[in-house]
Amino acid sequence: MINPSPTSAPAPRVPVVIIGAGPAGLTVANILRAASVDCVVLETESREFVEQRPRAGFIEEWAVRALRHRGLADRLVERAQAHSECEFRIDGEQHRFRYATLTGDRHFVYPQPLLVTDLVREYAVKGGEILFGVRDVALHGIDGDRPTVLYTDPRTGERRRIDCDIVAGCDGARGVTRAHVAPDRGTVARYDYGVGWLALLAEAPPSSDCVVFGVHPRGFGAHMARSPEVTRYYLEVAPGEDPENWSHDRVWSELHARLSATGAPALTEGPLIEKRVLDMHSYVVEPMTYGRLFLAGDSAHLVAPIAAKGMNLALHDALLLADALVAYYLRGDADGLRGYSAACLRRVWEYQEFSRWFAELLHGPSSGDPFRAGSARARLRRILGSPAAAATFAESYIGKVTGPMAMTTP
Ligand code: RFL
Repeated sequence: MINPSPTSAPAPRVPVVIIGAGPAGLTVANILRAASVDCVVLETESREFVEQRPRAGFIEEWAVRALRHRGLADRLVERAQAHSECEFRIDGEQHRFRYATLTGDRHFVYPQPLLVTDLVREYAVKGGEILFGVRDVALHGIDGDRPTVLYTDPRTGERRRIDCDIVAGCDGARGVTRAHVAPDRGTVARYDYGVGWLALLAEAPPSSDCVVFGVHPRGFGAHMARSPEVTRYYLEVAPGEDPENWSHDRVWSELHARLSATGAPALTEGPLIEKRVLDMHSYVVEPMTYGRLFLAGDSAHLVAPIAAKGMNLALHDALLLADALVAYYLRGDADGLRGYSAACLRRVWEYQEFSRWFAELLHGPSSGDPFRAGSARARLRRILGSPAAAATFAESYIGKVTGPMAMTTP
């Protein structure tokens, strides 16, 4: 569909250009292709890179249902493990929290690279076009009715141009599309948690059948399954800390200390195949649209991975955007596009608020501030002791949406 034409020749015209082949961009692309709405995806990295980049692992059941409904979750449902409980460890004791019993919904453990691989394959099967390895993507005219997207073709090094109606900005936290909305055409709300998390991937089988949150005065620690061979761990550290300060032995001794509890099996150690420090911060761009540009996923909002929400939100945006675009192209109905930003932002803020609330429970006891520590412990006791508090926590933890927000569940 995209002619290898120099910028001087007539530019190809495609209804929708999608920038970024992450979960958000690929979901939009697949749904458009299935509805015969033409689109093209531009991605800076190679196919191999995006199919291997390790990140998320926990997908909420509403998102799995929505993907399945669109024929995008067959392999996920076949291969993912479902989790219905999590566990808190504090003062050497284990406390199981059975959220699926309270909500009816579970998490599906499916590493993000597998989901991306499935979505790339499915899109290719439908004849969809992705250009990997493009450089210097630039948008023009998004406030008019004929936007153009420029990029450098990796095969020839030449500058190319595509004319389109709509640009979907799905290029993540480090992309270029967000700059067209923020800061002068909208607001960017930011929050810095003031802590770092050492994010680790260990070549070791999970040591528990569920997510484990270690709430400890030395700092928070967590265990999350990824696959039968690989487990993700987190350790709270100082922001900006150099991961090289954390040797194999130091990591494992700290994980043992922060995740220990009477009766809990010892952690199975293994080589650390990823070790990086995340400075825990979040942002939200409002509105998520400007002219013909629609942001989706991390390009519009970053949620620190405290409650494993980022990819789930990216999928929520993508499903809403794709459905709105299909309604626009097939039925001439622009209501979905007009209401897109507001519909996304309701869930975005719900998840941001929950992540911040949960973060205080996890970080308070190690803050060095006795008031925060005491409050955090009270928060945890309430979840574990009060059925009403447990139900509220469970709904937010699994992303079960009730009330007016339920209307935005795709
Ligand atoms: P992505 O996945 O970053 O994809 C954006 C794509 O755009 C490309 N790109 C460009 N392409 C063209 N032109 C440009 N100028 C471009 N600039 C960038 C990038 O190469 C990339 O391919 O964004 P998307 O689709 O919005 O998806 C968001 C999720 O990736 C993210 O929210 C999650 O990974 C967050 N997250 C988690 N979310 C969950 O829901 N559950 C989890 O369990 C979970 N665990 C995590 C996480 C994030 C983590 N890190 C690394 C911050 C665990 C970790 C450690």
